[in-house]
Amino acid sequence: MKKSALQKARAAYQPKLPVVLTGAVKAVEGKPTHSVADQDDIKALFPNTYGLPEIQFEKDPNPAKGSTPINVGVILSGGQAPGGHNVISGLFDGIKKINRDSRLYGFLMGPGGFVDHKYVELTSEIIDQFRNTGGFDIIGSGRTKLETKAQFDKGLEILKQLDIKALVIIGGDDSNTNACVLAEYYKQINAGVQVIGCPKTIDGDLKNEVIETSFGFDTATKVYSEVIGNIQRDCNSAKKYWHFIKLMGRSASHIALECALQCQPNVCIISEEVEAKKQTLNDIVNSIADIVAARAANGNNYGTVLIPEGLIEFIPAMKVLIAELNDLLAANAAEFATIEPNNRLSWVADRLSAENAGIFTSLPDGVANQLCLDRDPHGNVQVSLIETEKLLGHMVARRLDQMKSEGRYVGKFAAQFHFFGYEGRCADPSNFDADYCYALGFNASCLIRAGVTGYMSSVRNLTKPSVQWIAGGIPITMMMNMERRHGAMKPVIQKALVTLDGAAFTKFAEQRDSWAINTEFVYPGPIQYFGPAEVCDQCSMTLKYEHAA
Ligand code: FBP
Repeated sequence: MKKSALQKARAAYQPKLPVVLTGAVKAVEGKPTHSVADQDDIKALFPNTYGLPEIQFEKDPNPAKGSTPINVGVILSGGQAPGGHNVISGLFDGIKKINRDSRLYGFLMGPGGFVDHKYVELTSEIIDQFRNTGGFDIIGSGRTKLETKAQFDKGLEILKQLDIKALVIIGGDDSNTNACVLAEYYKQINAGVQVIGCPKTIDGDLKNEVIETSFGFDTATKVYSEVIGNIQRDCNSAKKYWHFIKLMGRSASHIALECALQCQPNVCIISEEVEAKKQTLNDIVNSIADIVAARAANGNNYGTVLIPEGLIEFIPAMKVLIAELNDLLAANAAEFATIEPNNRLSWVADRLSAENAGIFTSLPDGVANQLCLDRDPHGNVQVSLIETEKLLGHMVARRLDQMKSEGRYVGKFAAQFHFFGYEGRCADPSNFDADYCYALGFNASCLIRAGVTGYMSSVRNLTKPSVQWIAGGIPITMMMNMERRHGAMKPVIQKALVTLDGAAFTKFAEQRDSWAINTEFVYPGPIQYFGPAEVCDQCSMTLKYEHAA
């Protein structure tokens, strides 16, 4: 692999472990735990892994001498997030510290590789190629869901064959839910395999009182903020465009909120607020148009609007429209396929309820078509493909025309559209993510050594320098509740959405009116890996506000 100059220099970076993990540790048990909700149901479903205590590692003044080697398997699950390679290198170094003959096996292309017995032994030669790099290409990732007994049994065959005693699953809320189900099953059948989870996702929605953030969020939001800042500077130089910028994050708006805190755009929409206030698409469009008009009145025909990827599903009326479209098109798929493309929109509009037809016909044709055509194998609209940024931009333009004809807007409106997502998921991890991920992986090896299963690797106190971080483990059942999935109630880790009374949103809400009218752009610049700590080692603003001492 040909390496860039930065890659070569970065390979030498030694992540800063929490001081507690730098020597022998002992696991100190806290009080027994219970799930965040639905305790009776979760307890009944996880009789072997429910109610376990939280664990915190402390220095062990009298460590036991010598440990036997341990073989460990690792899986990367779901979307890429910067730092995954450091979780694996931390885990590798941790199990080698337990015994230099320990071995690490990586299952290829996600949980699918575990079920299909596709793996590679991760040697120091391989690991050293990937230290401090972005991406998941060391073993690849995939979205196969590990949820059936047949998959668990098939996976166990390869674990037995390779004498693997512990499996580390690096994933988001669903993957860690499945890790917990797997841990419970292996415990129940006495398989002799521990299962440990690690909190990953750029979306930042796997967090709670005990998991302060998921890894990758820090780096991804820094990458997006750099580019948003650059666009804002361009925008402030030419003073002629409104930029509509959609940001990744399937459901929660944490990414958009963090980028807003870093860049101070003129507008940032937060899906959770839209839902709480039961806003319609027109409400959102009108509020943006009002800001455009107010800025135009001051001679400023430019600005930036941040839009979270998942917005459309949080607009109550759109949710209802999408549900009716799903049913209509599923029930009439054969007939719909015979309709001339030019007549499809009117065919659909004629068959929708009056209210939904009104919303449907108000949408730009491109978006209305996306709502009708781009469906997944289950017949559902693929909302991530909907170009919400264009939808809003076009609707704002239409609204401004109307305001102009009423004499309420004097100005010029020209829009540019952007979507930032994939470019942030595989960046080389920031110092924060490099340290956090290495610590999560190393800490997972300590949990393995402590003999526990059904735990998530937890590293806390993250607003402090990394040497002061607290390391331990959290029973995954503690984060669970029951939710309806595919028509049935299932135990799942509760997804963390943006809370409107939370410190990060409050900080944003206090300032946004001023950002809207005045031009108070901030230009964060690119991630810095070398230099003073205040430039290189800052954690996200969300983390800072949420965990301010
Ligand atoms: P994870 O939840 O698996 O970490 O993935 C998050 C994410 O990056 C979302 O932000 C985005 O909507 C989705 O993955 C895109 O998925 P894909 O990579 O399959 O296109």
